[in-house]
Amino acid sequence: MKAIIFITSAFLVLAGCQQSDDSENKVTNSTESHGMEADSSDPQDLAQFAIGPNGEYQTDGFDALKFLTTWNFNNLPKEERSKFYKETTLADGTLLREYWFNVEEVTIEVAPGVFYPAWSYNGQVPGPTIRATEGDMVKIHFKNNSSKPHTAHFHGYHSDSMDGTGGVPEDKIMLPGESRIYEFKAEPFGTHVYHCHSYPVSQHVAKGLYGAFIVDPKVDTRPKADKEFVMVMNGFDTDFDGENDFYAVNTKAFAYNYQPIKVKTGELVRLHLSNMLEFDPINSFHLHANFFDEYPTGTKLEPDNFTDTITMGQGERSILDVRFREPGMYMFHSHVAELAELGWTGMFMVE
Ligand SMILES: [Cu+2]
Repeated sequence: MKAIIFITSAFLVLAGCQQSDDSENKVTNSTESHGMEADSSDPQDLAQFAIGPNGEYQTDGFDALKFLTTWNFNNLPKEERSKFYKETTLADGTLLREYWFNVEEVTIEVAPGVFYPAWSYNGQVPGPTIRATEGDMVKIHFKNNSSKPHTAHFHGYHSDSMDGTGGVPEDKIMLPGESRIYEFKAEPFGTHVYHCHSYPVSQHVAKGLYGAFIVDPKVDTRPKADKEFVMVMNGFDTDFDGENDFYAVNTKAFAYNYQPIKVKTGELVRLHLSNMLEFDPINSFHLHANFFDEYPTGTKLEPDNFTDTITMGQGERSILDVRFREPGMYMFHSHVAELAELGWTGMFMVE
C-alpha cells in the first residue's frame, strides 16, 4: 500500500506542477494555497505536505469517503440540512422533496496539492446527490451566484420548460445573480445524472457542473443492499489544453487508495456509477478478483449483465451489485489504463 501511495503521489504532484498562462483559469499549487513553506521542486515534500495523517486530502472541505454515502444532504446536522433540503407530504399524498442549490465558483483539490478553479453546484464537485422514490415530486430552487450563465438539465421525464437547455423561452437560462425553479416528477426509476447545459456544454461539464440523481423504484424486488455508494467518474484539465490531466471517481485522484472503502465479506454492496468525464470518449469500471451484476441505467429490477468490466460514454450510468467472498484489498479502476494511472484507481478494503 505504502509503495502505491508514494509512487502515485509523486507522479501526480509532478503532473500537477504544470502551470497555465491563462490568468482566469490559473491553477494554484499547494505552496500558494496553504501559505506554508514547501519546496515545490520536490514532489515527495509536496505529497507529504498535502496528505493528512489518515491518508486523507480534503483541504477544500470535500470528503471523498463521505460523498459516497451522502444524498439529500444527509451528512448535515438537522438545522443545517433544513437550509438545503425539505420534505413535505402534499394533499394527494405525494412526497415533495425540495432542494436549494447555488452555482458557485470554487477552488477544489483534485490531487494532493493540485488545485483547480471549478464551477460547482453548492461549492462541491460532483454536486450534491439528489435521491427520490419513483413518483415523488422534486423541486429545486436554483440561484446562480457565479459570473457565467448556467442551468441544470436533469435526465428523466420532464416538460420542455424544465429541460435546462434554454430550448424554449420558458426554460430560462440563469444569468449571473438570477434564480429559477426546476420541478418534475421523479421518474423513471434508475440511476441518473444532472448537469449544466449552458453553452459550450463541454466547458460547463468539464468545469464541474454535474451530479448524481437517483430514483428508487416504488416497488423494489431487487435484493436489499447492505451498503450503497455513489460514484461519479470525472476528470480535470488542469492546464486548460482541452485534455484531462487527472482522472478520478468522485473528483480526487487516488482518494480511495489513500482511504480505501471499507465493506464486509458477504454483504451486498451496490454502486450507483455514472460517467461525467469530458474530453475522453470512453471511460470504464473494472473490479479485481470479483464479478458484479449490472443493471444498466438502473431502470430494470433484474440485472442484464454479469461481468467484471463495463465501458461507458459520457452520461451513461449503471447500478453494480457485488459481494466479496474473502477479506482483503481489492482494486477497482478504469480499464482504460491511462486514466487509471492518472488517478482513476481505488481500493475496497474487505473485512
Ligand atoms: Cu453552466
